[in-house]
Amino acid sequence: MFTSFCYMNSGWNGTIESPGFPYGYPNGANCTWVIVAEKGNRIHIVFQSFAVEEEYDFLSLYDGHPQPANFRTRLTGFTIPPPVTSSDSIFSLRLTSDFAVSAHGFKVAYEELRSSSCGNPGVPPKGIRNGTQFNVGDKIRYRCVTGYVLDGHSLLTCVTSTAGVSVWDFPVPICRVKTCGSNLQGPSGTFTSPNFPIQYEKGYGNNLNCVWLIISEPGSRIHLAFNDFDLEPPYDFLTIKDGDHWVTPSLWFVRKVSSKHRELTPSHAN
Ligand SMILES: [Ca+2]
Repeated sequence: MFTSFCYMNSGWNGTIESPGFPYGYPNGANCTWVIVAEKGNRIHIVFQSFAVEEEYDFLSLYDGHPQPANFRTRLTGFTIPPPVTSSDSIFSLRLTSDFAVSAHGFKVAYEELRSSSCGNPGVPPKGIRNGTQFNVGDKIRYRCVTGYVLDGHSLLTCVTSTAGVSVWDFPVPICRVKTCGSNLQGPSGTFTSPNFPIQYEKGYGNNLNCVWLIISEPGSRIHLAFNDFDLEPPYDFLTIKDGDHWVTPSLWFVRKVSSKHRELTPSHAN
């Protein structure tokens, strides 16, 4: 199933490592691995480790034999790439390095996918996956660890495409740091901390960083009135700034407002 011009391995599934992994690949490397599956099957690879000198050393992926027409992407740097599935029964990887500076290199697990399998789509950073079956009809569900929010579809189903290939119906979602706040416009309005009047950390986790930007008509000023205010002193605080640039000096640092209905009016126009 598998041939390499740098390092030989064999089997229907297994791992490929760059030469010298994890102690560094040689300079001037030009290594090609060609994985050949049984006809009708595809090849699925999952990166377990990835570190090559950014912008100087590269791992090129080919959906087929290592020819220009099959070139798909060139990987470099220190971020573990997402899993990749070939569209046919051959998949190739080529490592090229320049004359200086090495890194750990890479390690990938490869497996032959039967036509009825969508393959393991992996788990995004800060993500959690429920479901371990990846065949047509199987469903998997994603969520994120506390403090992160899912961007994309949480439920993926392995389906058969119109071309007769088993694929996930949506791409794997990613997990973003949970943020809050908004841009506010109009003559007047209200806004609250997340979850208000319930505690803002409930459901949102700690380490919140919320920004509300209030924009008024040119020449107008903005009047703020607090109807309620309760933060954990001295760890949580609200900073109010005058102007739309986050770098402008603070007008006030409100650590605790003891009385309700406290009013603040900036001295400058919007
Ligand atoms: Ca290099």
